[in-house]
Amino acid sequence: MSDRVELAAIGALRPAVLEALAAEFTLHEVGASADVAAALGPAAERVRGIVTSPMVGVSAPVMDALPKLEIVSLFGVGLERTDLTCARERGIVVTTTPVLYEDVADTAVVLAMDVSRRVTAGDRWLRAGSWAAGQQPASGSRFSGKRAGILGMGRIGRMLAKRLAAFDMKISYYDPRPAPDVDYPPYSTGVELARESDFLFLCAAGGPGQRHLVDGEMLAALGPQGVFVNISRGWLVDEEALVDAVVTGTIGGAGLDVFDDEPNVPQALREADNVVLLPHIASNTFETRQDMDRCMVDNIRSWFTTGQAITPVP
Ligand code: 8YV
Repeated sequence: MSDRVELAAIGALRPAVLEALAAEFTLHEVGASADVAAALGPAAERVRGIVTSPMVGVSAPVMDALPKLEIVSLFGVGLERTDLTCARERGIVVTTTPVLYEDVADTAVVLAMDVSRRVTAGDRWLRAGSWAAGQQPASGSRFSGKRAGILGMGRIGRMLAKRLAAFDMKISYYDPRPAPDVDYPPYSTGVELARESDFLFLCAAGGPGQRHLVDGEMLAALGPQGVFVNISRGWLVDEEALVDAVVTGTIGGAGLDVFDDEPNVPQALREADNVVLLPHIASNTFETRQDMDRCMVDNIRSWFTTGQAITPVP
């Protein structure tokens, strides 16, 4: 038997990552929904590293089924499906790819501007022949100078604020953790923030107990001219309440990159003209994907050559 380190790749990963790892390690590819231990068979006893995406994550039962597991390298930054408590108890290092924040912040701006200025709505309207038929397009609403509320003043929230400041926006935020290094005014609840915002951006990382952080009450507080943007996680939003809010005009519109049950997006959202929908691509630029590939592979390589990971979760 070869003395190469054995790894499990769980779920769909980019070919470049799989190729790079397979050149140096023995790689076992396992489907996202598979019983990992069963799929690995006897290799479960030997696997020392896992590579997977945050949307798949690594649960405690999977960690327990791999007695030699040392490192979990995630393709992204979301941690909600990886059991960090179990990892800490077992001394398993978890790494992420903290190289994507700029692109995610850019996408939040794109979505907000698209909804308010009716960019893709205008594109649809033109392609449908309405312009050629002599009709007038509906007016959008101004983006620059408006009030922006940021839910979650972490790394993405901060980068987003920097971008919105360039559009002369009045920025405020809500974050349960204090952000003393941030000059923007904090609100003590998300509902108060929403009430004082024209654009409400969900940038929270999302932890235990934060399911439906954005609910019908918060959307009602945002109001009929307000635009909601989510580049974080779908499960942080009460999606039924969101559908109701965009369909009934409780809010003005929404720009969404993430959904509760991806890739399934409620039909009512797909039909709504005041909504812009993206297939979870906020970090999906050519440059960032390359950086993510490299970061994920480098973490594994570094761990097994030097005993140190490069971007471990603290
Ligand atoms: C990625 C993400 O698109 O970092 C995350 O947690 O959700 C996204 O950046 C995703 O990880 C790709 O699978």
